[in-house]
Amino acid sequence: MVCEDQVEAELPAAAERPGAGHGAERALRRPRLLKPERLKQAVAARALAEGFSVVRVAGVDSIPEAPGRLAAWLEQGHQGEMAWMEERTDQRAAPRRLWSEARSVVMLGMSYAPEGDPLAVLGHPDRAAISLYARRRDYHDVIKGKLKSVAGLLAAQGGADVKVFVDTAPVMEKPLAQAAGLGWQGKHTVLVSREHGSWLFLGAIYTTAELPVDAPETDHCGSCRRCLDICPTDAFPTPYQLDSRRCIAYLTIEHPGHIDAGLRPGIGNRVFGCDDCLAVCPWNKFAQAAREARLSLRDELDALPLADLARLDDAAFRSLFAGTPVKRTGRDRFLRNVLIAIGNSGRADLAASAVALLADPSPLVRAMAVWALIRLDPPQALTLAGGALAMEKDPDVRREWLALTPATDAAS
Ligand code: B12
Ligand code: SF4
Ligand code: SF4
Repeated sequence: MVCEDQVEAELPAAAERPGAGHGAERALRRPRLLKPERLKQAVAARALAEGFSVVRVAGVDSIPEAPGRLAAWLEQGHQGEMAWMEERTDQRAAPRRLWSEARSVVMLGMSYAPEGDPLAVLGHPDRAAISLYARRRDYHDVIKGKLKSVAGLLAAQGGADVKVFVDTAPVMEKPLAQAAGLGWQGKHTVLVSREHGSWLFLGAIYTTAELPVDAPETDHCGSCRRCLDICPTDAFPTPYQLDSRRCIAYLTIEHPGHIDAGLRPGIGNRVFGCDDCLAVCPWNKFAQAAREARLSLRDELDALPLADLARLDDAAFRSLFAGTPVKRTGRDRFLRNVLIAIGNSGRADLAASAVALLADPSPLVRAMAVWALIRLDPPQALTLAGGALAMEKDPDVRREWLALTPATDAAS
């Protein structure tokens, strides 16, 4: 999902393109470059062959409302601690500011629509809900290679320069995708497609080629507000705007520190990301189960027991989530999330998992172990509090204990 500095922009070397080099003979043998309409068809054919579900073209000046909307979002602090969203905002909101030679933006979507109900795991509070996009090989890696293949064709057959982006700084993929007609930004702010519902990974190719542009898509949300009403943490201050600071995807993936106590109950058993607002969208009923993205799905990461995840040390965490987006959060942040899920489980038998982590080296983990234990077994927490407080130096962890027993602290 968010991965600003991970995927670099790509400029195929000019020497790889037909027509590069010198000499009359080479010039005679040079393949003819395709005209814009044919080039666009060739790009679309290559994109579909690579497994993309949809590909369309937007102009470089197609999102004139984006700078103002991005600025307003940032002014309200909706980015939380994603400080990188505050950088290079002029380039983010306007393709031409990022690359002045760019003339067209090719927007691509790859479906990852599920076969079953992605919210079924929410009915099993002793199991971990990992969002659909993350239970697979990191889509940045999957899509980047495919984007390069499409961009390579554009360079070779169009004589154009290209840059590829998937989630990279600084591009506003959703408004660009809407401008290209892939779908529209629904009230949950994610792009919705009439054919693929909410389940599209997006990627972009900026190019110096002047390709024929497609018509933008219009809003088909109507009076529906299912995505707004389902949100467990009330993260939409108004339709079409998301306050990341309340969104479980942000809290469990991007937020580096402790999660506010008031937001923890709403997280339920979602330990990495959240699919609720996407899954309830009625447009999903038109989505065919994903073809290409299915290949990278790792079914064994579905509904893992929380008790097993609570036992992960750093090496085991890395090994279990190798190649997936989950690995990027690191073990401590992930265990923080797992302990919140344990605290929300209502399962007294999971209290032992919390107790086992009360002395973890990470204060992030210790704090949530305390919180989970207090939720599941207050008498046991009371028994352990005095001794723990006598040893504990970290102010945040102490605060969690004190929520149970201020009197004990005074005595310690
Ligand atoms: C930052 C970020 C996040 C943040 C903030 C999300 C957000 N809504 O901005 C957090 C961490 C919360 C997040 C979560 C998720 N993300 Co994310 N994220 C991004 C990232 C890097 C930038 C998005 C951005 O520019 N946000 C800034 C704000 C200003 O943009 P915005 O939401 O588009 O704001 C618009 C609206 O407010 C609208 N607006 C404002 N006022 C008004 C008024 C009216 C009347 C209207 C109509 C519109 C309107 O205009 C604004 C500009 O378009 C993109 C990748 C990229 N480079 O684009 C991925 C991306 C958006 N994420 C993605 C995904 C999959 C997710 C999750 C589903 C992951 C998960 N399962 O947990 C969740 C979805 C949560 C949600 N409901 O949005 C995909 C979405 C694919 C799609 N089909 O749209 C993207 C595109 C990555 C990708 N390459 O595929 N993400
Ligand atoms: S991803 Fe979850 S928490 Fe975030 S806005 Fe959607 S429903 Fe709310
Ligand atoms: S759930 Fe309804 S309001 Fe939300 S994006 Fe889908 S159609 Fe629009």
